[in-house]
Amino acid sequence: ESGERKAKVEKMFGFMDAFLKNDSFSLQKDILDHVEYTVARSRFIFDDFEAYQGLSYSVRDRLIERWHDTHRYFKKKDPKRLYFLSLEFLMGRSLSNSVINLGIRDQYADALNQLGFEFEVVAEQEGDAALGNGGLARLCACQMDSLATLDYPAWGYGLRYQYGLFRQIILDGFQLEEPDYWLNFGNPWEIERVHVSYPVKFYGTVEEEGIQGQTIKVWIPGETVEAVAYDNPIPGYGTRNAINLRLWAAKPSDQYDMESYNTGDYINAIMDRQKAETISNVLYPDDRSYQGKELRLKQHYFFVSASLQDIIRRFRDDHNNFDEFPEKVALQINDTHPSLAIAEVMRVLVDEEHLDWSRAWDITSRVFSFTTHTVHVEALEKIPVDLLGNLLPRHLQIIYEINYKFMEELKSMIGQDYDRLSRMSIVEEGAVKSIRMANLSIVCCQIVNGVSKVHLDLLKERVFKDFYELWPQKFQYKTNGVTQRRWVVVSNPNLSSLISKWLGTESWIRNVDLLAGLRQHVSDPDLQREWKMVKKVNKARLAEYIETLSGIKVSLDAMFDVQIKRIHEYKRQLLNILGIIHRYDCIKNMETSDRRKVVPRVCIIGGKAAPGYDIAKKIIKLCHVVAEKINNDADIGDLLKLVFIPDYNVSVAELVIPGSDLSQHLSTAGHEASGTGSMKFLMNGCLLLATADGAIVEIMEEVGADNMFLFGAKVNEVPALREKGASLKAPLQFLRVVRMVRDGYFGFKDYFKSLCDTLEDGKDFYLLGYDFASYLEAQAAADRTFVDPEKWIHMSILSTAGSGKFSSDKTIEEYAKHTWGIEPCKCPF
Ligand code: GLG
Repeated sequence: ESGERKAKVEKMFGFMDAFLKNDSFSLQKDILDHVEYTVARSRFIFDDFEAYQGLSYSVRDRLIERWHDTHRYFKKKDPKRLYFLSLEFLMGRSLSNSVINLGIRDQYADALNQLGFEFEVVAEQEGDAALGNGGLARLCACQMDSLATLDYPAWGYGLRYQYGLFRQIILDGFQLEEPDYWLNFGNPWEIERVHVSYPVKFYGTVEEEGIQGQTIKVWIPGETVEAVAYDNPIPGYGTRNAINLRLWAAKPSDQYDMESYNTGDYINAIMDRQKAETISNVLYPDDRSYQGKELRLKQHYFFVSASLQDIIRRFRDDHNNFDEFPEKVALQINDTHPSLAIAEVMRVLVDEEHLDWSRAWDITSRVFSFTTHTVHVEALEKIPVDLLGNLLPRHLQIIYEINYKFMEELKSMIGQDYDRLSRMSIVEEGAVKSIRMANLSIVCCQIVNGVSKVHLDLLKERVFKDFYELWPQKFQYKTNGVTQRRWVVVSNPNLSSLISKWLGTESWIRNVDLLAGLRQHVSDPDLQREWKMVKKVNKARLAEYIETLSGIKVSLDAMFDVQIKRIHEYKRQLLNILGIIHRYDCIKNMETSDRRKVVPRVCIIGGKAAPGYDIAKKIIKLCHVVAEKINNDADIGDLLKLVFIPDYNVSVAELVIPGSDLSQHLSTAGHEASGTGSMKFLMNGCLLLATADGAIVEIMEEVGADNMFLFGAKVNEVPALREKGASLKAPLQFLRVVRMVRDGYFGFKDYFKSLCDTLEDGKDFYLLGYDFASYLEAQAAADRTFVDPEKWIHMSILSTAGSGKFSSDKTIEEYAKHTWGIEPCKCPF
């Protein structure tokens, strides 16, 4: 660092903690400068979108400044760093979140106002960065916000997909997928780092070479692709720290086969080169199953190799002994997707650094930790050996070697129990011989984390039972969390101010334990009135959105009942729809005079189905045909409405969650590892109607079961119920609504046949029939409570008050202490 240059700058401009000024005049000038010189529009004529661009670039400047200072400080202090490796980050929009975390939202709003623009309108111009599928990816985004806010020296690493998660178009009630070419209009939030790039190699052969009397393996790769870094600064709230999310994009490499050029086929040689870029092109749109596709495996290694080269380069700046690696570096593998990193670190240490195997293994097993996000054994990644051996021949050898040593160790511990040995082996024999990536991760990592208490139990008892019995100390859980900055402060500003007013401080935005202080005011009629007001305003905003979207006018007096998440059989959107049909049927069959007692509802469903998931797509269609019938039935009027919100994403969630009264989390118990949507609703004071699954069990402990509407079979009851199969008779109401669908009451009789078949006795794997009666009871309890507004508000306030435990700040603190061993490193202001 050049002290001299710093002194010169300070002499010229005066010393300032922030180089850029944040008063309204300076902000206006910066926005106009960017409109004129970056966006290249006249500063006298520009529209909302150009204002958004100018504004964003000026915010980016401020982010960059903090980000430089933070990284200079990290470099000076050289703390142990965390590298968070994930194939998915679902960041959503950046503008509002950034200005709030930087603490200059009001100044910007004021500056924009002076220029004749409105902050909210300009902020709406931003598209979502949807580089992820669902919960797992959004969790990473929340955790990055917490890592920055809590001053941890952390880096996120991921891929810069050109196509994010597909856009969902609904045509005649059917889902269609449209590509999300999100970079079309530029992305002001990233910084392209042309000079930060690394070659990534694939294919080729492994040869043996003798060096100083020893034979070593040398990988002679066949193809090289360049990985270029795109940096995305992540600002913390109430701190100067801004950390980095580095996403890699593939570019053709200069080291590419010169021979093809020399043969004269110039055009084709260029086309070939261009193919390299396809590696980081597209996000796989499936959030559960693993496809053994070469391109996907290529993505994984591309990401792992580039990230590790970068991490090792940074380590080498200040260290030359790899024994110090685990003291300086923690590598977090988010789900098994990045688990090739284990083989890659071994390859670097053994083949390139020439460490002996056991020293390399000792180092490797001390740097990695692993979090799994699933309870579904089928969802665990398995890579066919043929595929891996062709693409990464040396890595396959290394994995075999790791497995050989593990099997020897295991035999010495458990003897010749071949069944168990074969279950635990990293290599799965069988029709398609494959590598079990979860087993590799467990064998290597000292800590394996689940994402909720129940999830850990399931890992111990079912998914990884053999491993748990061998190494009980490895298994931990860290309950997921969501950031209150985005999910309350950014998306529900009215509630946020109300909370600060009643707590007498804004400190809960960093210290979420303070939310519990709301409990002491829960019975205060003033708080109750203001709480209700905030909800009403948010509902009005949502109602307006629904009307623009679908033309449906909804009553603000109705209960807004919401289920938004990926469409999956285990999440049971179908149970919700069947419940709605039941409600509709009951109203239809009521005496008109009794209809006055019905609690009006607006049922809102949103979510995407994986493009190849047939049943999930039928559920979407069913929702539409049922909505069509109900919404156009003059008998029903405002008593019941059903709305499907298309193209559910982060910014839709930001609008819908604050405006909902009730939210549904219906997974068959034992299927949702954690669930994070429920936490966002809870923080916003929405009541939960849920099964005792995933994190809901812990939410019950925090807010009390009597402040929620719980139903359904419990985790430990489900296996026995399944055993019973066909003898589990579904209740009559259930049979009746399924029959209505089957008989074509809503049309599309043939189309829905296979969907109805999944509900037959003995085939109802997700136990919709079994849970139906208790689901309806929970719904009835919600109705009874809703007509007692005071009680409802009471429960609502207690929900927010009890949500502190589910802040990602808590999750991150736990990880820092019990898994990564990192300490805060706060850049001075
Ligand atoms: C998973 C799980 C969710 C979990 C999330 C984050 O299905 O239950 O909350 O990860 O851990 N694939 C997912 O979204």
